[in-house]
Amino acid sequence: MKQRIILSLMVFAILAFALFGCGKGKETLYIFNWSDYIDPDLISEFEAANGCRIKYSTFDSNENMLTKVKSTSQSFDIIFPSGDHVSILRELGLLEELDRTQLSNYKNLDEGLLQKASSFDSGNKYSIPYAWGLTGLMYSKQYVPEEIVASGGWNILADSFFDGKNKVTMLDDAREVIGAALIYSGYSINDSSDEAMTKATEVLKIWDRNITQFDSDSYKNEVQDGTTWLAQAYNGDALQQMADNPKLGFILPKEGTSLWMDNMVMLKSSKNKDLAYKFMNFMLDAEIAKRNSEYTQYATPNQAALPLLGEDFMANPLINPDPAYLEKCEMINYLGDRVRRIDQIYEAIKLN
Ligand code: N2P
Repeated sequence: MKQRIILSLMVFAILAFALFGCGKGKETLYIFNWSDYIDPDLISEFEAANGCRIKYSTFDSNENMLTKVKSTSQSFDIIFPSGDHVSILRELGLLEELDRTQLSNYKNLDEGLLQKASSFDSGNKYSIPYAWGLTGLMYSKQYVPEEIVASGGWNILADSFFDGKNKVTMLDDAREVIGAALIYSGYSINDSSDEAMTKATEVLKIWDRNITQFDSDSYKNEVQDGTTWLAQAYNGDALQQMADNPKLGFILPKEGTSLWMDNMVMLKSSKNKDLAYKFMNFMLDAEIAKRNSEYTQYATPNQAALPLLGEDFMANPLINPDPAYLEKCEMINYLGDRVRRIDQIYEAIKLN
């Protein structure tokens, strides 16, 4: 009798564990995204609507994301790489091929942007465009004289006004940093020829006299509090800060810049694919995409969301620049092994 009671208790414990996991009683979705890149209300709304929990972690560069994804024992369900890193993850065999029948809102995406996205994910098989944007220069109007910014180009980074002041930062991103030097020097952002690399190195050595750190996250608060006066910055991140502080400015450099698209992908190792599809589909809803764009200040590839976005957002040239400016911008492409040369130059500059 005693044995039967013990056996029943064990069966009950095993069933309870299987049903409710570690006693938390809720399915958990693991998401890994860039910092400041989602409206937090959307996370709680999704949790409430689906009776689940989202464990949300953030990264501040594609490189850090990739290192974590490759090394961590904890598996993420959904991550948000930029285009070139979709290609890398795809080549590493880490991505789940998406089943569009589970994504009823996929039709909301802009056809033209999907075509662009197929340059890094042929046939759009593994990734869903999430947001796109441009990289520029954010500055403090309180400290940087207007005539310096008025020159309007990447070489503001070399201005002698900043000499010895320790007030300038660039992103912690090899492709963005070398890319800015390439564009400034008249080369393609994807040119890794010896000639282009030599020129980019020369330019970076000059900029580096003013650069105090390569950082993709803390600059946002530092330009606010005056620790940094000029920072290479992503447009939406800068606009989020500018919303609270009229003493901040942002320019898209006149020579052109990088235009990137970040994407939702599901890892093959995801243990919760059904819930992951629900989340992706939720983010593809037009009203949700509109709210998310208004919060993050990044442009959306969700065409159905565009008519819902206010005039202020749509007409903002720092979010949606005119076609003539976009002509001067380039997507950062996957370069395969050739990226090593870019990484080497970047690491050498950082150590300098
Ligand atoms: C969001 C950063 C945008 C990502 N904080 C740049 N690809």
